[in-house]
Amino acid sequence: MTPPAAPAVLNRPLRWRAPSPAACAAACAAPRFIDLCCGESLPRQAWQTRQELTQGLLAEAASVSPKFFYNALGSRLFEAITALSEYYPTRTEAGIFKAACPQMAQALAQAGLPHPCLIDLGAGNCAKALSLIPQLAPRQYVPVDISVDFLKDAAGQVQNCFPALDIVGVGMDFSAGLALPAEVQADDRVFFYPGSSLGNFQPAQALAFLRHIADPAQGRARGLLLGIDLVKDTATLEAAYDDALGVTAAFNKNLLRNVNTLLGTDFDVRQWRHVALFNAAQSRIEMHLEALSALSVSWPGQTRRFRAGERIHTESSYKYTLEGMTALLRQAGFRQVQHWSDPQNWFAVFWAAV
Ligand code: AVI
Repeated sequence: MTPPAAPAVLNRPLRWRAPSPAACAAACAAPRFIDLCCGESLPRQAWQTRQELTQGLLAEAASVSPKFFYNALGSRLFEAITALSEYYPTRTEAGIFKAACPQMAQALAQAGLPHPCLIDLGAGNCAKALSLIPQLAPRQYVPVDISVDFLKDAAGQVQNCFPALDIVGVGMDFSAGLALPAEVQADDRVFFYPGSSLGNFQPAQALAFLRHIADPAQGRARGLLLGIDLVKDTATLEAAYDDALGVTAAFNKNLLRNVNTLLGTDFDVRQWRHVALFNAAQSRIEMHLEALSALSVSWPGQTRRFRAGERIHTESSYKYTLEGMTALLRQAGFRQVQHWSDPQNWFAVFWAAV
């Protein structure tokens, strides 16, 4: 498949046009979809989940992985978070894409990638990629997400808007490895990882993940477009994770309801308080749930006692400096690194070429 109107560095325009709304409405092509989420049998997956949750809850410093935020309600609450005035990352990143997309397309073209295979990690509703596709002109678009049904719908909508674009949706948990199916083009791969999701990894894990993407035997990336949140004053950071309406508090507490469903615990969300704080020494926002009084939580075969004020760590969201992220990308094997930022330097989008 050849995308319309090839962008070029020199004398051709970098834009190609989205089809008209009439063409979108008329189109009915369905993208290919490969579901790799079902590698393990469902009972085995459920057993592994219970093991992981039990281990975290019984640890001296109790923790639950942030992946357990995202049940159906949690995904909606996260969408609501992105619309909050306090949660600046989403709109700031969107502003950077809007302002710098032509330069991004040019950087890709200069790296010999005028029509990349665009691999969208954690694609969700594909909205961020949708805004870039007209200018990045991918030969193939590969949205990847663990939330299979949601992604199928979203990929279908992208296909309706770009009927001639080769789309391969992939349902997989890429945090567990990036073995993409054979249907994904091996050449000219550009990974797209927006939203500062890399910040939810510990720095050592983030480095390993970036290395994996850049590795010619694994991710085979030629380049990476990465959105990352930057260090800033504590008040702005803490407000973004503890908003006045209490949406982030509900998002955090909903994790306990999800754990009740998955593990059979008897958490009562009214006995827990949302805590968000910036740990400057570690350069991360931490989210916790704090017990309002001494209490016990039970599930089949186990009980955990919590003292009043004892916490369950639910998320870390690392904040980087421009220099720190540049160094991390270089350490991971990306040789050319550049970035675009907003006027306040609150957020940055990096282009890193292997
Ligand atoms: C998904 N991730 C990048 C968000 C963040 O900012 O770390 C998750 C989030 N947690 C609370 N608010 C948003």
